Amino acid sequence: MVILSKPAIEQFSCIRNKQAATLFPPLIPLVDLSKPDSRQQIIKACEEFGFFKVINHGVPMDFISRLESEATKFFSLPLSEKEKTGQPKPYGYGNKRIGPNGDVGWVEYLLLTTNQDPNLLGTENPESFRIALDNYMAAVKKMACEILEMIADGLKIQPRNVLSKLMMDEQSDSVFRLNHYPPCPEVVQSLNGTSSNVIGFGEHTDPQIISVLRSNNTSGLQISLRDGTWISVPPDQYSFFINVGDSLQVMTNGRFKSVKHRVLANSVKSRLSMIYFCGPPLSEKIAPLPSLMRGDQQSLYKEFTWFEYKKSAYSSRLADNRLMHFEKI
Ligand code: GA4
Repeated sequence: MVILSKPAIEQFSCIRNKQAATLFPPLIPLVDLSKPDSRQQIIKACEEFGFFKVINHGVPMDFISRLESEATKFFSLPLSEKEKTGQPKPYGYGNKRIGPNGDVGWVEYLLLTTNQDPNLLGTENPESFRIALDNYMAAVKKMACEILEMIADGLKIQPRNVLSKLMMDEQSDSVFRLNHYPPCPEVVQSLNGTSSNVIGFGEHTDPQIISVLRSNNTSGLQISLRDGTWISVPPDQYSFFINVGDSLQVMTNGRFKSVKHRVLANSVKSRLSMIYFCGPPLSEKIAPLPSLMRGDQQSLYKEFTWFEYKKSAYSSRLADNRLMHFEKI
């Protein structure tokens, strides 16, 4: 990892954890995609949490483990090799610095666009990495499409591919991210039961439609509930986690809320996550779906394209409320 000039503890934001905020935090909604009532469960979860866990997802475990093993090999290469994949502008290998506006986290990552061949120079076996990425991304894209079609069904909107076609489009601006959070020695335990956690990836919402996350069995991910309390998401390497992004919040005119989330570094284990961010084509207008608007209901948002939103996102800090600039007053 890159050594920054000041000691790590001064560079990274810390979260002071008292005891758990609520004695009985709500359970993360669980959706079994093979069950007939999964549509309704997805809608409920998107309304209440903007987040849910998915089982019986149909993504072969073999694709998952192969990509995990390629990613682990990649992140264990010397820094000079990893840097051959190019600095993140925005795509490439990044280390501690997130985005262009001064955000940092205890993380290294590889950020790729899904519609261009990735530059895998510097990896030991670029061809086997590429095959692992292709297989994994194709299977996850299929699952994401099914989920978006279930959302359309659950919302009773037609055609049922109204959302999924945005990510099936050849021009879809989807992004894929591999995040590696090395163990962080600076996670501090103190005598009065409080601990300080170093931020792996600071709080933010995802700008896209939905994001599909899979991680190894290391904890760290937290989501923010509507009342602002943070709850930890127990890791599950066999399942996927779905986040509602800002674009879906707009398309449902605020019925679904994009979920604020963050990752805390772990003191002993490294965390590896893989996230597929389902984005629309750059020219797509992001606006409430007409069939969801009843009577004289007005859009809560000004009109904008995905290009405009993305441009604005890249001039923001991670924790900013990016939709604020597009809300009608
Ligand atoms: C958050 C979601 C995705 O990881 C991402 C991130 C992007 C980046 O890391 O390049 C951003 C961030 C994300 C939102 C605000 C801007 C852009 C870093 C940042 C500070 C790839 C994305 O699409 O938006």
